[in-house]
Amino acid sequence: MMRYGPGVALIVVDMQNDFADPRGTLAVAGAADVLPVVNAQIAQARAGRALVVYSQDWHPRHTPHFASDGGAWPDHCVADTWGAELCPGLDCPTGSPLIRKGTNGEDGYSAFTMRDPGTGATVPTPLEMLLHEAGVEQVVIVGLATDYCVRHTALDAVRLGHRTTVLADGVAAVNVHPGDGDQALMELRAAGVTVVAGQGA
Ligand code: VGL
Ligand code: ZN
Repeated sequence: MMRYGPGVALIVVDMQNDFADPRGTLAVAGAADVLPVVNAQIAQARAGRALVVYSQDWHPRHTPHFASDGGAWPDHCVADTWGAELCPGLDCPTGSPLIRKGTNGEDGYSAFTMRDPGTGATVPTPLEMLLHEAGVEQVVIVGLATDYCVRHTALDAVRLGHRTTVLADGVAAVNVHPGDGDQALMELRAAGVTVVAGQGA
């Protein structure tokens, strides 16, 4: 069981319809199994008075992130569409902090940083400031997808000096190539992330 307290934050990565719902444009296999694990962590974190932050992929209709504009992905998580909404089964009380990545067309995967497609510069999201103001030094990461947004969020968390845990049962991978998710977890371990097997429960 994870020990949650005021110095800990649970980061719930991109639990949005386009990833979490089978009808989503970038549906992640295994997302349905992840949802109850994520909700259980949210309950534990709230009980321990830990901060719970939710990230959302939040793309404009046209972005170099989409295959339709020269990028890698089917159109997904377009701002203010069904696909970008947090999935309805996710426990997210009104007023919870949301980190929306790409509101000004930025690209990237991490909940901490984005890339300005015009200048190529890396720009921070509000997440690190939020954690800093809350006195958080340890983060627990769950959500979608292991090989993209979870991976980049966890790598940034370590780089920023946070003790960082990823719950293996609380994440699922896109697996563009078979094994990408497992590979990502190995990379995270090597980078200093604690990857907890099971549900941490
Ligand atoms: C993600 C692919 C494209 C993710 C976001 O949330 O992991 N993956 N955009
Ligand atoms: Zn995206």
